[in-house]
Amino acid sequence: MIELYSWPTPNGQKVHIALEEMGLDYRAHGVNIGQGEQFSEQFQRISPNGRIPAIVDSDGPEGGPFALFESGAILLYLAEKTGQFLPSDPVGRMRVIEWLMFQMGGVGPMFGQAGHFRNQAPERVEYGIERYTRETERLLGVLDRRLGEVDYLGGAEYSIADMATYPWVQVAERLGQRMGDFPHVLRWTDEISARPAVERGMAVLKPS
Ligand SMILES: N[C@@H](CCC(=O)N[C@@H](CS)C(=O)NCC(=O)O)C(=O)O
Repeated sequence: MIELYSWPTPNGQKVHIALEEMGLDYRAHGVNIGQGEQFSEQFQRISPNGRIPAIVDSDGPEGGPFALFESGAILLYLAEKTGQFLPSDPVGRMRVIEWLMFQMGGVGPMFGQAGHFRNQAPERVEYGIERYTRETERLLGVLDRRLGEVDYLGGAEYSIADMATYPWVQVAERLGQRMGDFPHVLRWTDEISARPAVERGMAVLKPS
């Protein structure tokens, strides 16, 4: 059984999607980041950075409980545990890891900053809004070019790189982006949205 500590935000949703896609047994525990629950000592024992998501797998690599934080590490762990959504051939595997790292180091942080400056900053800072809105647009352009060449981010097959990136792309319109400018990304999001496991994953911990 996997204990999931999370919240329905893009970094949480990528793991929710993976758990659903991989058919793993899990129990979801809400960590309400709007109410500061991520700062509790109990949560920070498994997630020392005080951010969701985190998991505890009761059947870890050494047979006992195994705690893990950082969504990219969790996706790699779950893919390796189940042998799914991460190719075993060296080139295919590195392509997936490459685009997963692009999400973790680029899309997530930059889209996140765009959201902060547009929707959360206590005062309007034009420089921040412009810088991160432009960066969000640039990164969507990188995704669009990639998805114009291949079906999925890692190549021919749907993988954890797609699961990681999809929930962030879903918030791009709220970050001032016109998705019609990115037709290949739209083709890809339409296809991923139609997956039942994705629909279930996106709904985890959302109020019904
Ligand atoms: N690199 C981390 C980022 C996690 C992250 O930023 N999570 C956000 C929610 S999407 C969070 O917990 N925010 C709480 C806070 O900023 O205090 C990961 O991918 O797991």
